[in-house]
Amino acid sequence: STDDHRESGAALPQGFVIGSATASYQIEGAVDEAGRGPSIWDTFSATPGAIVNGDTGAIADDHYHRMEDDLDLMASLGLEAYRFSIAWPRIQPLGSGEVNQAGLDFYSRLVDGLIARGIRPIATLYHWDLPQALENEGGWTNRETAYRFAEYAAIVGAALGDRVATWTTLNEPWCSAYLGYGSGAHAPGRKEPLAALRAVHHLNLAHGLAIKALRETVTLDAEYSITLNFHVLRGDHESSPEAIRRIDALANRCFTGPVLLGEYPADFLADTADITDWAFVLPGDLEIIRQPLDFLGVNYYSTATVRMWDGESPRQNADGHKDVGGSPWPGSRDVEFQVQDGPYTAMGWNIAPDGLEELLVSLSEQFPDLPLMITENGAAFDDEVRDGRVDDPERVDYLHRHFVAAHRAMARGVDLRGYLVWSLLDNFEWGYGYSKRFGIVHVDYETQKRTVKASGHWLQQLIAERRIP
Ligand code: GBH
Repeated sequence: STDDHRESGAALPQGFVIGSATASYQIEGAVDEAGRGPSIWDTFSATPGAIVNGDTGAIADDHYHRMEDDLDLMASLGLEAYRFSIAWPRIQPLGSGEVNQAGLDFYSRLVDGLIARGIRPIATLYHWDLPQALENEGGWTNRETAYRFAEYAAIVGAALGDRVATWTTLNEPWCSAYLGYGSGAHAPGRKEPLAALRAVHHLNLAHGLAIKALRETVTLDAEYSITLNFHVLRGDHESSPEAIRRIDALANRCFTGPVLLGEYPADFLADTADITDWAFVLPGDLEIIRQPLDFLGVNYYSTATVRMWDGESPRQNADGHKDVGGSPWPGSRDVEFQVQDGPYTAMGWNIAPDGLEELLVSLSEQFPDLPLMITENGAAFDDEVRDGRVDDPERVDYLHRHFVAAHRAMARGVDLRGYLVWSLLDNFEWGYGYSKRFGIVHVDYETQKRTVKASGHWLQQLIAERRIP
């Protein structure tokens, strides 16, 4: 059928960049080495009960020591681009001041290794590993953190900006703010609605300041972006339109508003008025936050279905939205997240490639001059090595359908510049530790042996043929 996002043979245009992505804390390990300072994820994962099985990122994929082999692996898959993140506490162990040259050297070698293999480096400045020293001063609830981030961005821009031409500031500030300071599911594990909203603004400010700092230090004619995780919202109840508006404001427009349009949406400010008067948004902040961008990074995994709660019937809440102790949605306790129809991934997230097509089309309608790049898309399944191979037909099917969705969006006029599969390697899946595998390459955590999964070979073929297998 043409409606279910399964069709083979669609060609992907030259210049459309196809690759994969990772993040520092999820793969590197070596947390105490070469001058790295502690991050909030080291602290959080040492907290009993915070992470499934008590896992931590202390060793992870040991990528810090296996970088050369991992580069060869990327080359063998034919990746055209590799999105990695830089660990702020490797560059500034205390989050400000003193620079740790060994940290810069590591990423410099990574970048050189990518370029030597013809792989385009795409650098993310912040994928959640805030230096613990800054959290001790309030973390993202503290305005100062945004200025420290600009200082860090300038250091990295000066060190790598002669070779890295594609930059993204923050990965998914929604997660940093709402999971870190609202629900407490992520580091630093705080559960305070006001803290989450302050974090939203200071992350936005950090983004704007960092773009300015990068433009001043990077010497290449580079492209700049932010990566957001969009909530694609559905609902068929009579109250769904109101619930969709509320969550769209809290999840999506509180970032796209200031970053792309230079203002917080009025409904977002009104919906949160009982938590804060937003006096911490200072004159001039919105001009700083709204910097010209060259593309928008889009992370997409799934959809959400919502309606308003009547306040009486048992409150439905899909997995991941349990708000015992804290909710990722300040001021929205009256919104219900409904359990969605399958099929599901191992995360329990519903598989909905039409949501990706819809999202890309909608973003290009809202922001017509802004190119898009899928900076993450992928899925966790229960993979096993058998006879030295990993067959993951569900992941192949997931990727196939989402590539078709992306292709269809392009056919509908969306200026989509690339597609980065999450993730290159199985890795530390945050609160789920090593229990969930997102890689197109399997990692044996006892031996650190890498085994390319069938999905990795599928991507390799897609890149080689430049058409969807
Ligand atoms: C990305 O986060 C991360 O960038 C990456 O590090 C991570 O490994 C990968 O995806 C897989 O998780 O949180 O209850 O609102 C994705 C985070 C997951 C956030 C789905 C929104 C919806 C359920 N997103 N989530 S809930």
